[in-house]
Amino acid sequence: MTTTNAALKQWVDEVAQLTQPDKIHWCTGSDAENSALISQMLVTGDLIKLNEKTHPNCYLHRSNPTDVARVEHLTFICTENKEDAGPNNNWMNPAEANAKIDALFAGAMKGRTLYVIPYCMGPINSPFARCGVEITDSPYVVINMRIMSNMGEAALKRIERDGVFVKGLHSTGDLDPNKRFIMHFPDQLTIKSIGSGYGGNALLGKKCHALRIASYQARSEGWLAEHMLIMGIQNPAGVTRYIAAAFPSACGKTNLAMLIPPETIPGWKIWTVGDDICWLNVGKDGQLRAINPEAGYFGVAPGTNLKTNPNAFKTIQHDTIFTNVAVTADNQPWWEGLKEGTPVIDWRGNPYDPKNGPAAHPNSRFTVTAKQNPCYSPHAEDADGVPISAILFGGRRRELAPLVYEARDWAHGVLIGAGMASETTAAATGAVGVVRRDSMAMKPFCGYNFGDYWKHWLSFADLSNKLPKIYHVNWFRQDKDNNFMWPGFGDNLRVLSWIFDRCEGAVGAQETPIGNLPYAKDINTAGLDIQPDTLKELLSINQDAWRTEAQQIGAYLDEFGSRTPAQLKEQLQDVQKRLG
Ligand code: OXD
Ligand code: MN
Repeated sequence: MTTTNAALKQWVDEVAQLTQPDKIHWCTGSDAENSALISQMLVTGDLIKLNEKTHPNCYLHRSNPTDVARVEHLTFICTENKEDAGPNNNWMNPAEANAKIDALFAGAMKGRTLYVIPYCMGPINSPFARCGVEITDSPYVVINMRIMSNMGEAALKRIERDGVFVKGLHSTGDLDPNKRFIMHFPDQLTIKSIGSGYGGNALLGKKCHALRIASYQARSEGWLAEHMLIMGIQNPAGVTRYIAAAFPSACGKTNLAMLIPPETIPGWKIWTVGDDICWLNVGKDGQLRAINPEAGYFGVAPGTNLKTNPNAFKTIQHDTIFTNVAVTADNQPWWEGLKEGTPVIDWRGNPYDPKNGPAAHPNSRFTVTAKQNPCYSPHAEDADGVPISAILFGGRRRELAPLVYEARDWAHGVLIGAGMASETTAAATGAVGVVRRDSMAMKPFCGYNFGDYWKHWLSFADLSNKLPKIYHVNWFRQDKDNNFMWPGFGDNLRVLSWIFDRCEGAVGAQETPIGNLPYAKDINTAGLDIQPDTLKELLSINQDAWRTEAQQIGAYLDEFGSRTPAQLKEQLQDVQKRLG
């Protein structure tokens, strides 16, 4: 197979010249191709077959133990002007970056096959979808990209029709962390990644394309590429409203997107549109419309069980690729949080010994098609996307942030998103549990200066008068004894239903200096074991602590110097005035 797109053909030739593969394979995305790759990986040991009876068509991949998460310190945005990348990114001059990484790519595919993966992020017939081509020497990447995107012939046809595509070059190299780089050249619509086989660094359609490159592209084209789940909430009257919600990595986006309402609140139903990435465009009707650019889930396994996320649990019982989980004596996948089974082999492939840490890596993952999700929205692949009624921002904050509060208007909501903070997780290498500012949960993913990004967000007020309401939520408040104050998981519906009712104009709220909070009486606590005092505390603010927070947000906004929009600073001053 080859292509009628001359630029693509030439790029593949150039890469082959540089990387010196033994073979070139153009991926069609067919079942036969997938089966052949799996057979080959079973022989090389890249995949291990799991118990066919309990987990039909499931496989385990063990990555190199030094290559288990995203590497933010090795991820670069390479623009001519350093200011355009901003203090939120690592920057390298494009000429220097290309020289450095091309030297590592030279001969990197000797003895390997070069796979050409045409893919489309988003429904293949959607005007909001965008295409790319990933070149890789990893068959693991090929089989994962087949699940995570619309990969193969149809995507190639669209590329040949549109003429535009994002170029992503990837090689696992020799997996030496000292020779690992994830580089983005947004004005060239190009990504180069070497030295890692981990999802976020290697499945280039996901974070690299659908967030870093897409956010840059979206800015010039007037849309938004966001680190958000998308879900439909259907009320007992049968009305469905859609929300998009930004939380940092490993803060429960997949769980929220697949939520099962508590039995004590009958009649509600949740539909998943997406669990990680959301592309937002102002539709012809003036509403903000969302598509999920991904076709599958690359979810965190630990903690997933029948109680926390029954839909995800059911989704991953067959046709799933597991990465870095443990296995039981009868070869079933196992991770911390599973009630059944006993791990005997840990994620590294060694006999399990609790002295060596958890059996499954805390960032171990499952890759599975979205179509297997029992609550997959019938509108998830609508070409025009779904209309968004509310946007949620949230993080892990053991203190300070109330359960939920509502922005006064769009610009105030942008300030809430810009100022949000969360405790770090195992999804990236580095310390876990440290509070850091993570604007719109995009700190690791925004392909340009946050100052310009906030300005772009603010500009939507000029594009539409039907913008969604904006909220901040926090499921992670803890009391003095470190107990979680809110049950979370399915009970989060109690917050979502309040938001739904606010969107309908059906319920009031108390105005506070930071935004509108629910009255305790309006949170449905039927069947919930929560003390009135706890709920009261979750729904109130500590003005002193918020004065300090507002000051810290101010210092953070100042880090972006003249790029910080004046309107955002005014919004903060208004909050400070209200706080007194
Ligand atoms: C992810 C992440 O894999 O955010 O989704 O790290
Ligand atoms: Mn993510």
